[in-house]
Amino acid sequence: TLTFDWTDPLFLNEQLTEEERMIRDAARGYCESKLMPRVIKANREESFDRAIMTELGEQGLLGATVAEEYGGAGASHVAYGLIAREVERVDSGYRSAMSVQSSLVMYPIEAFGDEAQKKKYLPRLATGDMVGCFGLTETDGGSDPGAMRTIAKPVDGGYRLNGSKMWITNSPIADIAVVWGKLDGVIRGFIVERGMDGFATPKITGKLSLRASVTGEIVLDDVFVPEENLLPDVKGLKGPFSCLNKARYGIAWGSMGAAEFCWQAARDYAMERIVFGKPIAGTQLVQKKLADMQTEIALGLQGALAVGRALDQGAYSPESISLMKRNNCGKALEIARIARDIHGGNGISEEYHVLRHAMNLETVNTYEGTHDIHALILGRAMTGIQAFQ
Ligand code: TGC
Ligand code: FAD
Repeated sequence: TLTFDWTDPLFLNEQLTEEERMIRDAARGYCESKLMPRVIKANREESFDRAIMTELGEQGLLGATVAEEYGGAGASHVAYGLIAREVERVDSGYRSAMSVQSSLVMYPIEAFGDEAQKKKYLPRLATGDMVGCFGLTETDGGSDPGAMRTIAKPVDGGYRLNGSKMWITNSPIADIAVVWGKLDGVIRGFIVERGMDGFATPKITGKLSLRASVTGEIVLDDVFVPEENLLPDVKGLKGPFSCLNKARYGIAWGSMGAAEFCWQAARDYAMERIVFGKPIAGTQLVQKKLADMQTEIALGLQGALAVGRALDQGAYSPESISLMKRNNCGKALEIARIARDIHGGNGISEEYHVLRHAMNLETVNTYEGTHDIHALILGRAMTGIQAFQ
C-alpha cells in the first residue's frame, strides 16, 4: 500500500525501475557532496571548474543513453532525465554542462557519425577526458536557426568553414565543437577540433544568469576541417533538431529539479520564520503558494516521465517534448521567483540559493527554444498554420 508523502505526492518513486532509482540516488549523492559545496563560489566568480567534467565522467553521468560499447551507460531516457533533475537541483549551469555533452555532442556523434568517429570521440567524451560543445545559434536570431550564415566550402580533402556562433555552452573549454553550417545550401554537422587553425572560442562575461556555466562564442575563420570530420548520416535542420529533442526532454526534468529545491527550501524557511508571532507556514497565503508549487512539480515530473517512457519505447514526438520543455521551464521559473518571495529579504542572499535558481531559470526558459517558440510549435501542430513568419 502506498502512503502519502508530501515530497512525492503522485508516487513517482514507485514508477521507476530499481536501476533508475540506483542511478538517481548515486547522482544525488555526488551532486550533494561535490557540486553543492562549490556552487556559491562558482556563481559569484562566474567560473566553471573543468574538473567537474571528469568527475561527472567518473560517476557515469555523461552520455547516460549512449551504448556501453562506446563508453556510455546504455541507460534509459528516464534515467538520463533523473540525472538532469539531480544535477539541476544544485544548479542549471552544471546541468547545462552535462546535457550539452550528453545530448548535443555525444548523441549526434552516435546517431549520425561513422564508426571511426564514434570510436575516436565517444569514449573520451564519456569519461570527461574530452569536453564538447554544440554550435547552432548565431548572433542574428537564435530562434530561426535556418537563417544561419556559417558556410562550408568544399576544398581538397575536406571543407573550409567560415562564420561565427554565439552563446555556446562549454565552448571556451571545449576540445571539440559540433558545428552546424551550410554546405551547398544544406545544413550539415562538422566536428571541429581545438587546435585547428582559425578556430577560436572567446568567453562571454557579464552574465547575470547561468554564471556557474562557461559560455562563449565560436569563431570560424577559414578553418580547414578534413572530410572525415563531416557527420555523414544527416542533412538539413533535422540534424540539430534531433539533438535538441533529447536535450529539451532532459531540461523538462532538470528544471523540475531546480523547482523542487526552491519549493522545499521555501517550505523549510516558512516553517522556521516567525512573523507576527507565528511561523509564516501557518498562514493561508503561504500554504496556498506551497500547494501550488507542489502541484505543478508533481504534474511536471509525471509529464516528463510520460515523455521519457515514450522515448524509451522508440516513440518520437517533438511536440510532446516542446509541451513539457515549455511547461516545466515556465513553471520552474515562477516557482523560483515565489520561493524567493517567501524568503523575504534573505531570499536575495546567495546563501539561500533561491534567487540564483531564479536567475538561472531565465536562461533555461530561453535556450533550446524560448517559451513562446514552443507555443508556436504547439500552435502549428494544433492548427496546421505556421505562425513564425
Ligand atoms: P521546420 O520547417 O519546422 O523544420 C525544418 C526541418 O527540420 C525538421 N524538424 C525536426 N526534426 C526533428 N526534430 C524536431 N524537433 C524537428 N523540428 C523540425 C522538419 O521535419 C523539417 O525537415 P524537412 O526534412 O522537412 O526539411 O523549421 P523552421 O525553420 O520553420 O523551424 C522553426 C522552429 C521555431 C520550430 C525552430 O527553428 C526552432 O525550434 N527554433 C528554436 C531554436 C533552438 O531551440 N535553438 C537551440 C540552440 S541550442 C541550445 O540552446 C543549447 S543550450 C543547452 C544547454 O546549455 O543546456
Ligand atoms: P531571439 O530569437 O532573437 O528571440 C528574442 C525574442 O523574440 C524571444 O522572446 C522570442 O521568443 C521572440 N520571438 C522570436 N521569434 C518570434 C516569433 N516568430 N513570434 C513571436 N516571438 C518571437 N545555443 C547553441 O547553439 N548552443 C549552446 O550551447 C547554447 N547555450 C546557451 C547558453 C546560454 C547561457 C544562453 C543564454 C543561450 C544559449 N544558446 C545556445 C542560445 C539559445 O538557444 C538562444 O538564445 C535561443 O534559442 C533564443 O535565440 P535568441 O537569443 O537569438 O533570441
